[in-house]
Amino acid sequence: MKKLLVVLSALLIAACGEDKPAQPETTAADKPAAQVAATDKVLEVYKSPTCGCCGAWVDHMKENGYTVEVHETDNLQPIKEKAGILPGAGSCHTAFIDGYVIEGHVPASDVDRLLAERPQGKGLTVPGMPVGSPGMEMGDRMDAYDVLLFDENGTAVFSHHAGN
Ligand SMILES: [Cu+2]
Repeated sequence: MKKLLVVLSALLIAACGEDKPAQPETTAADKPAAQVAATDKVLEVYKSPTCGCCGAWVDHMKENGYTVEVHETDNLQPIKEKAGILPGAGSCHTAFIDGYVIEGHVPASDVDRLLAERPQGKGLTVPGMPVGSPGMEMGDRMDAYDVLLFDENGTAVFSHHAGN
């Protein structure tokens, strides 16, 4: 039992530690429409220098056509306050693009849709770090999670990603 716990925590560390998690190769079939991002604006990402899953998410966004500028800091609190992240709705990294906040492991497809539809709100968040979200790959495991649209008053479900 103890051994299992050790293995589990080692997996968690591997998923978001100093090393990048193993990422399955994305095939061309996953990327229709020639990878054209919905915007040519720069995605500004704030993350701690040692956050492996944050780096994996940055790679995911780049693979989907986003130009990314990474700012490394060990003190994300002021950034999260500026972003207006509600208590309990935060995650590991915080990003800004075209007037919106992108918090945590939000899939590029949701950011594409956000920028195309431009709904009222501060931005999107995936609270916590669900396994199977972009940058949080752990083998074939996929936890179900919601991408939330948030503003100062609360959140609404923007999209649902099914688990397995
Ligand atoms: Cu993370």
